Amino acid sequence: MSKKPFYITTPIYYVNDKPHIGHAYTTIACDVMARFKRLDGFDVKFLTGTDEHGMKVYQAAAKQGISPQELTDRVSVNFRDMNRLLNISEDQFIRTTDPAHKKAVQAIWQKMQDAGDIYLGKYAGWYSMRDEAFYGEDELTDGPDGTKIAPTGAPCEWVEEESYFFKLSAWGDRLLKFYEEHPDFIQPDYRRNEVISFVKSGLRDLSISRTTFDWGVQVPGDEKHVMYVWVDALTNYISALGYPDTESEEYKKYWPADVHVTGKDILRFHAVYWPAFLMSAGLEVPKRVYAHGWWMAEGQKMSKSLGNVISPEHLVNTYGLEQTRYFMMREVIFGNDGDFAHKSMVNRVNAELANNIGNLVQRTLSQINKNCEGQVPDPGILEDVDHALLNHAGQEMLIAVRNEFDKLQFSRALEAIIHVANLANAYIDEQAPWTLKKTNPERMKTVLYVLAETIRNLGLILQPFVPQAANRILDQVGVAPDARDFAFIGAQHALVKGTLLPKPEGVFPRLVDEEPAAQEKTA
Ligand code: ME8
Repeated sequence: MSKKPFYITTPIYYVNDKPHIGHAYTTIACDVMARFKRLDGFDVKFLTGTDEHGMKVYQAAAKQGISPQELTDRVSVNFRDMNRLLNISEDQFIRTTDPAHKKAVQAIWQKMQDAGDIYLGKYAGWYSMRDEAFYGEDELTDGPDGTKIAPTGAPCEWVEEESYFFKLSAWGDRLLKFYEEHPDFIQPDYRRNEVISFVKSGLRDLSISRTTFDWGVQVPGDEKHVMYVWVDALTNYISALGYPDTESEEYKKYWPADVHVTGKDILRFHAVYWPAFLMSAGLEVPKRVYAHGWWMAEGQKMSKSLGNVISPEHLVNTYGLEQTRYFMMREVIFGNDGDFAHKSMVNRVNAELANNIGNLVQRTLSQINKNCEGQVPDPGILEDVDHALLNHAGQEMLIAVRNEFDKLQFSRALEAIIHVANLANAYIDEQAPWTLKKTNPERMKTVLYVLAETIRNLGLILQPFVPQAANRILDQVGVAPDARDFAFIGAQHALVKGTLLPKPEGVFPRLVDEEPAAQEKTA
């Protein structure tokens, strides 16, 4: 039977800056989702990459006295390095300077033009380079010295130039109809309402080309113009599949995408512009766009000038890779804003990874090591309490976790996993195998077997979040490498009595509650 496809994407990141905790967050979330789906039997494509054109990159390069291509080559590598550091399992890393991508962007432009949705006009209005976005006068506030400020806080400048326009104003009703027919398209729900009211308030035509710089994809048939960076960037999601060849194997298999994950800052581009471009070009619209919230650092907005931008290296070096991945997925309900605080990290890791899961694994395996000659014990005859725990740790847990993953609710999925670890810790205290050792050694073996089996299931389900630690747990209960996908969760007799287990070693050490050395300034 062929596997069901699942296509997930991160935004492609601008190369004018170093990766930080925000980029790490989106990419880790997609990685956790991609790993979950692979283990759950899907044929996954996980795409990420870098957004390399546009005025922002052009000016960043000029400032450093290098060519834009040199800058993008240099900085794009930082994002790949971030992925290696964070153990990200992307299937493809796309760069918008790839020649195949540029061809795809020109092709989609041509389709929109053929559909009558592009015209040449003159743009006069406010533009924020920082956001690479146009704003209406009514959206702006007055800043110091007569500057105009966008709702994001970015300064805007008045631009006047010849420009091609996309007839976005003609797409309002069709977009609203689309949202109505696809209630799951924009998530979380409260974000959906924001987008709907934005569209209902009336859409202006969108300026989609520039003539004042040339760092971009050329407009077909008019070499004075390069395309607006968002037409270019959004198209990465299909150029990666071989577009304009809509008959290519990947395009046919993976498009429309199952989910584009983005931060809330760029939801409008993904939920309004992108579906309009696609419909205009006669292409299918992605199934879902999920906008997550914003990270702050110790209660403050992160900024270069405050010097409080948290880097992925700082997190991994200070707290560990698995701890960082776990914390980010657990601390904040996906969709809400979050705060990175040293204290919360230490508390989370110590309470849930070290004291709960780590301790369960450690005390079970050390008793097996000491009292069962280091071998998987004979299950003997199971009692009702044993079956109850095994049921909770088997299909029941998988179904609960899968249900949360379907909604990208990573923290709730972890709650369901921790719940099982709590039940197992209560079981071990209640059954007290250390006492049974003298009073009823057969029963002790049954109890330790049931615990080992529970740990096997926990190890399996934890893999998407903490792949290295989960695999160390699975090694310690003797699970073969080819028995680690979710079809084995709750499987009967998966652990074979008498299998020799390696000497147990702690997987989740406690973090010391000391303020870490300040990270090197990233600016
Ligand atoms: O917008 N908290 O790129 P970008 C959480 N190139 N997430 C954060 C964050 C924070 N403080 N800061 C950044 C672009 N992010 C375009 C995208 S897609 C076709 C083009 C994450 O480098 C979050 O995912 O500015 C946000 O949407 C993204 O980085 C913006 O990255």
